[in-house]
Amino acid sequence: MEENKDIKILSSKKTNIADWTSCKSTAQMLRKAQADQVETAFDRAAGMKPCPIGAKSACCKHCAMGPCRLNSKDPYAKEGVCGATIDTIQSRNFARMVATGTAAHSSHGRNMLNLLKGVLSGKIKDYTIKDTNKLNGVAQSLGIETEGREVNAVATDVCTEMERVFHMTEGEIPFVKRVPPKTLETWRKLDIVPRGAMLEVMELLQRTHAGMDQDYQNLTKQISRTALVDGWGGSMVATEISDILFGTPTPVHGEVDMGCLKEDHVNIIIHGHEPYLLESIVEAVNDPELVESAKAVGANGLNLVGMCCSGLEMLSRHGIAHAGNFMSTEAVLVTGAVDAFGVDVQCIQQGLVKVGKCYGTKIFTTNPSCRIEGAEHIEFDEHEPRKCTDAIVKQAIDRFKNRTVEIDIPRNKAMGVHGFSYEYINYMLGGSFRASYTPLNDNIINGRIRGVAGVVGCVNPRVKQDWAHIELVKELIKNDVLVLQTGCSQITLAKAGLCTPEAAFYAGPGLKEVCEAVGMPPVLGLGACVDNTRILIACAEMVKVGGLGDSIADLPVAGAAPEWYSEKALAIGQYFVASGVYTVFGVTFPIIEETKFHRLLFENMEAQGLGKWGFTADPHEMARLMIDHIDQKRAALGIDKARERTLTDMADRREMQSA
Ligand code: SF4
Ligand code: MSK
Repeated sequence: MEENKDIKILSSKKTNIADWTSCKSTAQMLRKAQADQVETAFDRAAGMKPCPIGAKSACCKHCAMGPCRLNSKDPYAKEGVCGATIDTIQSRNFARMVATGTAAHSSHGRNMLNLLKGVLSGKIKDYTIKDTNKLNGVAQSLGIETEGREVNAVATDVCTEMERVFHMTEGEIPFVKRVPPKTLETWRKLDIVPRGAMLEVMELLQRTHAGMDQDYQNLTKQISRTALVDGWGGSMVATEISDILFGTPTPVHGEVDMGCLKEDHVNIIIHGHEPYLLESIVEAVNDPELVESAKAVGANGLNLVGMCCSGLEMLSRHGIAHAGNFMSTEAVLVTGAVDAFGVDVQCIQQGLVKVGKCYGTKIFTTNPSCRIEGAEHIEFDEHEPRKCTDAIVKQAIDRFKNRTVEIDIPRNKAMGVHGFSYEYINYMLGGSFRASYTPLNDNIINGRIRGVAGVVGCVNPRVKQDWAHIELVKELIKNDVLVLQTGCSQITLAKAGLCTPEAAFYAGPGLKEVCEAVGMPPVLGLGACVDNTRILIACAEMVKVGGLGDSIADLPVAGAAPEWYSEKALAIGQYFVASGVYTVFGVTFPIIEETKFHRLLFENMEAQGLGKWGFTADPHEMARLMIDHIDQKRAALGIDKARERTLTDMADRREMQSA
């Protein structure tokens, strides 16, 4: 088999850090790490060529008759010992990745559900329902009566329904009520409407056992069904309960990049995904006693900073500064300025512990599902959250007092507007009394906005950090495509200064006009990677409002994860594709081209009324693919010629509000 040319292998001998990252702060810290002879994931990636057979899922190790490698030039020339074809092997490997990604998000969702149940039972006292509007909105979308009822009664019914998202063994998960009828009809026809997440993940995994489902088409149905229970199930529960308990985000200013660390403060970083750890630490760093303790050791105060998706939750809800995305988590430790680094779940690299040791920073694990050898474990208990978070703060103060390493904080930071949500977009475009997606649809129909793109996902040391995200998004907005963002991608664009209303300067004339009228950035950050569900709901609403077709597959929208790395990203990609969205991934794609399984994902799913996958490592080509797709959808809708229509501007919105 040919080597995958799309993967840029960076030689460990050629340590040109400018090739590793576009992030100036990360580059500065990587240079320092090299001078200090400290190894990071970038060094390891440069020194380890990815296995070309594994990269294309051409090997199987599902039983002890193998492992079997189908790595000849013609992937159909060989079969596994059991007779498994390349399509069976690739689809089974893909299935396991989607199952893992779905399990990760669903576990996050289930933890949030347990938290809400604990709050309602009175056993958990440190959290409370903060957003009753959101609670009522979610309840109504699930067909639960809200009129004249107590908050706790409504929330209890919401919990009962959400419990079914995980446990039901037959029927359809409750959130299918949010799916546009034509999309749902297609799912029913294909028999991919999800049941409970636990069942779907178990079913998918058991089908990948040796001697089980050896029809890639049949297996792909279960892959879609499982991914759909992630997007419209586990992840949706996680987002909705986070909003109910901690408040639906509304736009807030926030600083991003390593320059938000402060040499004269006790710096505490929280990294991971689940919002209850960070909500508790927000309280802890505002506790006057702990602030006084910090001052008593000579600090000017406590400086809480986020990273990755935990950081996005804090940024979106509290405007708390954010130091950087996934591939900057080791680099930030090189500053020597991090006094404690608390983590919970997902995207926590084991390498953090070694780098932390080199710079005198302890890594604190807090979740029983995610411990790391060599890290200090302080278990988080939602019944007594401050026990854990106070302990982390106290250890940070202690480390500040005993700092021995040189402090070197990059000066870069960028201010941006974050905290958009499906609900806020509704309000922003329509005003509080006529909150609606109608102005968005209108502006798409009249051509000012060409379409909408979700640019999401990770960063990956196999490609230059942040570069593809920035190039892609600039190209999209220049072509009047409104960009919605989540996850590490949002942080990338924030560092690049594109999350401000002024960034409308980079937009095409139509999008620029809309952004200026509404006062919004051309790039709207919707939160963590689990919050891609906000994009699903926005798509469903665009269909409901009308004028853009009957199903999500009709919409002039596209998605991308140009620097993905995780199995969660693959599950997200598959749920967008199964929901009807053309979704393009960069870096690499774990399937050999010109196989039947590849054709199914990249062409035939679309013919079934769903979306389809795309791949290119080149962000400019990616933009072209996405814009071409958007234009094809516009043509199919008969809106390829822009129609003149009055834009809903601030004056219109004021008028509507006073009507
Ligand atoms: Fe090889 Fe088949 Fe066993 Fe996979 S399941 S390792 S293809 S014999
Ligand atoms: S953290 S899954 S690197 S977006 Fe959600 Fe970032 Fe991707 Fe992890």
